[in-house]
Amino acid sequence: IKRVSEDVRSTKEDKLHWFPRKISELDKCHHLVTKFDPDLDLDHPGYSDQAYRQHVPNICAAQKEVYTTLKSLYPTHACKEHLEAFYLLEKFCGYNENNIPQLEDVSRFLKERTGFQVRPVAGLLSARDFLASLAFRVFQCTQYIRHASSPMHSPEPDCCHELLGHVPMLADKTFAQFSQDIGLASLGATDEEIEKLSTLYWFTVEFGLCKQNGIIKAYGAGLLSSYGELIHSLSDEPEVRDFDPDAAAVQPYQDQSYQPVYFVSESFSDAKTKLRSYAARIRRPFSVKYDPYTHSIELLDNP
Ligand code: TIH
Ligand code: FE2
Repeated sequence: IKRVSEDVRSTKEDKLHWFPRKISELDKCHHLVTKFDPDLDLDHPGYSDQAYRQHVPNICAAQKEVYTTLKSLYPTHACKEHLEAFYLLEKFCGYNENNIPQLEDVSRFLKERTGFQVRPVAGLLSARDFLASLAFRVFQCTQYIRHASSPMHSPEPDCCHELLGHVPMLADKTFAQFSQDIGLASLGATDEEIEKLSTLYWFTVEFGLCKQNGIIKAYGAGLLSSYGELIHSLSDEPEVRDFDPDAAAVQPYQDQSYQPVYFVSESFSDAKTKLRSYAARIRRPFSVKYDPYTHSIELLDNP
């Protein structure tokens, strides 16, 4: 179901997928997948709601409930990095239950902290395009909002998910580096490796747990934006395993409902070290280095 970029460059030995080398080339990373389209997907909570499907502005029945319920759970359920950033976002970035902040303000906030920026995207991106943007510390954000009939869980990312789940985490330096590292590992990778990296991304950035002072907390954005799954993830229902990138990269996942399995990291720097060793084992005819001055990718020959 994940569509990949059609632009491929052939070399004699193997095919190398096109990938962006400078930040302006992210304009070409715009391939959408049609999964979860409310016009096509019978299971989508907005499928039988004509007004929702036609994007009639709905200031928004879901918004307030999502915001206030999640906010009440964060002190006990969210990792400390998320709590710290969320506090600052309320103070400086217009986060509150009656307001959907502007992506421009959010970008300004993140740029000052980790150099991440957000940009709008019209729907669900292909894994390859989405991961490529992370290599440049660019996070592509959806702007629509979940259907009001299911505030506790949305089957697709929406602005609640991006703003409440991802943005606070991207304000943390180690987590930002972890996210960029997944992006860098994806550049020019085979379809099979992209599938594994996006599964790894799923079990960390989206649904990761971590230990803090001996207590398990949520850091995955898919948990921090879904109060149904946030409660589920820290209950004794799901199975919880120690984070291991080789296992997480091939673990079957659930994208219609709550996960049956989560991975718990010792810390972000431990997760980052493990991810780096996983990425170093991906075979590519070159290695990549990000130049933060020019926002471009340098290619280095493999020894
Ligand atoms: N289930 C999440 C939510 O309700 O906010 C959204 C998603 C995260 C990852 C995939 S869909
Ligand atoms: Fe997400």
